[in-house]
Amino acid sequence: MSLQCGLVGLPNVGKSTIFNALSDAGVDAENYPFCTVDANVGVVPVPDERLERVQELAGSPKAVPTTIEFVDIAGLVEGASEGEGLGNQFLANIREVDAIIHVVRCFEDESVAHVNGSVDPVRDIETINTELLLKDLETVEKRIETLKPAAKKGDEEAAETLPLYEQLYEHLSDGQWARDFEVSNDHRPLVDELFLLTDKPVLYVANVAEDDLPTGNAYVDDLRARAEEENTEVVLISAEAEAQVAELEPQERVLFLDDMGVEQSGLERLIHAAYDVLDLITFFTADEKGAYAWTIERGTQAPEAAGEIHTDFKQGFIKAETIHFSDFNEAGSEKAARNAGLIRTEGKDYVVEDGDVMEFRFNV
Ligand SMILES: Nc1nc2c(ncn2[C@@H]2O[C@H](COP(=O)(O)OP(=O)(O)OP(=O)(O)O)[C@@H](O)[C@H]2O)c(=O)[nH]1
Ligand SMILES: [Mg+2]
Repeated sequence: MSLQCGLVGLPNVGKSTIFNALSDAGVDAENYPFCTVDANVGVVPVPDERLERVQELAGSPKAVPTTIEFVDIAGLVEGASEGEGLGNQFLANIREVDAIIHVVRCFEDESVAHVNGSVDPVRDIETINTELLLKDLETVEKRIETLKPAAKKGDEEAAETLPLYEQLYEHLSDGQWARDFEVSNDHRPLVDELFLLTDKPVLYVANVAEDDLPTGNAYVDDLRARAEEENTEVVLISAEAEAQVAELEPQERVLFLDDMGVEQSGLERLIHAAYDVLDLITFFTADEKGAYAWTIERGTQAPEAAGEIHTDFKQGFIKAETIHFSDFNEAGSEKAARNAGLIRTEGKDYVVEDGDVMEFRFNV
């Protein structure tokens, strides 16, 4: 499963610069609005130190990381929900992603034009969020309009759905996001099927000047205060610095980051934050072909996890020999782990945990 995160924000805030650094996909990053017209997709490996250790412990010839996809979406402007600045196309791109990475400009630079004339993160995120909300209102309204005549004619399903959508419409009209709409488990699918933009998980990325990286600045403080009210995570990144880091050799990278006063590159932090916001976890497999990391949603059961590797593994699932990474790491070898009784046999109801190392047994 490779989930997609869309980089969303006003024009010229640094989305393509971040995307380039993430994916080396060679997208233009020019100092003028709308230089990204088509959505660009990049597949990014998820850095995980545990994978190399699993490879070492299992004696696998190679390590294959799991991946996450990023989509560079063109800048959104006020009026986008009414088609302003190629608006509808951008909104369609956003509809297709699993999570929104909302990039917010928190750096000053006279030479980089700001569409709203000044740096003001809270105003900027409101501009974007308002467009997303307006689009959602339009979507719900359309559905209400089609349901009304059906409900009148006595269609039971329409009659049941209508009041729910009317409540949802009220909720959105109050400026509240669809993801904060409280709905029973029975009715959840009715909301899901609308594919609302404000129903997606969101992460704010504060794009700051390199010097502001370790602690942020006044703009970041404003953004953080706002994000806290919304229960949204903020990740600090210096897009320009990341672009430089991405070009360095791994060894030079460590020194460069150290120099900036940070341990992990912003991209690593971003990838991990994206993983968290999507509620994803990693499990491992290792054999004579290689050590692999796999992505699943938290709460996934063993057969479903096995299906990530191959559908046959899911269909013919019998059991999974399982050891947690920390136990495997401590034991120092598979043999030692086996002798110590650390390898468990788990059945089809087992909920896979982050860091599980698994070997599936299945019928073909
Ligand atoms: N000073 C400074 N400039 C930056 C930073 N990040 C991006 N820029 C510059 O801002 C301009 C726009 O960056 P892009 O990455 O193309 O912006 P974008 O958000 O993709 O813009 P659109 O595609 O037009 O929506 C470029 O000239 C970048 O070099 C930063 O952290 N600091
Ligand atoms: Mg761009």
